[in-house]
Amino acid sequence: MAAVSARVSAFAERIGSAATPPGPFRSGFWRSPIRGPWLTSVFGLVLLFGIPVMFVTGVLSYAAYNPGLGPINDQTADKGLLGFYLFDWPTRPYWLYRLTQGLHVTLGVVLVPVLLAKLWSVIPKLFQWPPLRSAAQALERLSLLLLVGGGIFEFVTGIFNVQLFYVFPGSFYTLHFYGAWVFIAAFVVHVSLRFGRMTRALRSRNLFRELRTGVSGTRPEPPDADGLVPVAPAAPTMSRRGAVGMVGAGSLLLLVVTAGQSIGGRLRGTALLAPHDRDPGHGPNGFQINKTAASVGITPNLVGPAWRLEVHGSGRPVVLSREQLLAMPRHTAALPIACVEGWSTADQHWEGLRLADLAALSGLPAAGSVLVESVQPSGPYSSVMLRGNQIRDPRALLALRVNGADLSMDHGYPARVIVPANPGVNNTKWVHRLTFRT
Ligand SMILES: Nc1nc2c(c(=O)[nH]1)N[C@H]1C(S)=C(S)[C@@H](COP(=O)(O)O)O[C@H]1N2
Ligand SMILES: [Mo]
Repeated sequence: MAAVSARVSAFAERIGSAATPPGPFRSGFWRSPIRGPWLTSVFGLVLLFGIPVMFVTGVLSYAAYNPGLGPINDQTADKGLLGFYLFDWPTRPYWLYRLTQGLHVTLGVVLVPVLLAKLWSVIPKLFQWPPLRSAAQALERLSLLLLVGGGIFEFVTGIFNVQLFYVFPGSFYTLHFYGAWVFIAAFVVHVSLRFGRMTRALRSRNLFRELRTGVSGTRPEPPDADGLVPVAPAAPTMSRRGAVGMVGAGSLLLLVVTAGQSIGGRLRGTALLAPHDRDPGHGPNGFQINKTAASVGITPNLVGPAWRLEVHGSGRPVVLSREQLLAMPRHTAALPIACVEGWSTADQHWEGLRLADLAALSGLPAAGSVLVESVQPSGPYSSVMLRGNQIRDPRALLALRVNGADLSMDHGYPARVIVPANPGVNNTKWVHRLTFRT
């Protein structure tokens, strides 16, 4: 370590003795008089609370996919130790995924102005010269690279996904999942290195006095070791109150135009940023559709009179027409569709057969899992594995009807799965085969 350190220092000296490049590398370049440890720490404090909520709701969403049931559900088969925390996702409360994923996506959008403001507040550090002073500083800069890079990566991939802007090389889930672990590791390192500095900076100025100080009373903070405070401050054009207020107003505005998609019902109309249709139509089937039948290649003859449901289990498969299914004992459940993209419907009134009854019909009443397959020719969501606790929940249905009418083609006619607290993506539509396993 000492040898490495000596070599880094020698190298740093060589770079340092070369002239400092012009522009942002010069110490006089960054001149905002409000930049300094206090403002950075205010934004940092918000992220200190926000990022852990993002991380926890994110890893919960991953658990909700039932990745333990195999590659059909899991796009990150090589996760190794990163799956250490996985547990059986419950079916109650039935709105659990709606809450955790609504929180994940809404908070992610709302934190964007705070993240940008935090990055703006520390930007002089990006141009620090000489770039490497010691081995310790090199390590610190590497951790900041992972922190900033990881943070931007997670926010950008998340927002692209909820905006249905699929430009990812490979799967969004894989990128967002591994990215989250890199980001959170760098976040933990960063917080442990900077927590003391942050609390000291927050105590150095009184928030309420700051909120009463306008532009004319705005003075730079005293010089700091990190070099955030400008050496040659310009005259203020904005107070700290103005900066905090602008970021807060930006976040509030984003909240108002985003949250409606998770709350659903009438408030859907306020979700101006949601990429889906804000008016999903009227009548029993008038609620949000993710993929329409036409968009995934469901043709009328695939789901017409020739359609049959196959139920596989211990003995010979049972094959049933829709009329036969409708003649079996039907049950109802009021459940929402809650998508990983953050939107949810209000509770819809589903009617159909209990998965538990179909498991019994298959000869495996205590089935530990079921493979659900749709008639959809291909595509990532055409099949899914569900777990024993999901099969046994009395509200877990193979739905045939919704809100008093037959399912529409776009909502999965002739039959779809609906399970309490299940991520939308696992509520497979246009089902034609159920394979129960022990
Ligand atoms: N066969 C099939 N089932 C599917 C999908 C799909 O693309 N194909 N999309 C899933 C996703 S991502 C969601 S959020 C829900 C949406 O159901 P809805 O369109 O009825 O609201 O259906 C799920 N079931
Ligand atoms: Mo979804």
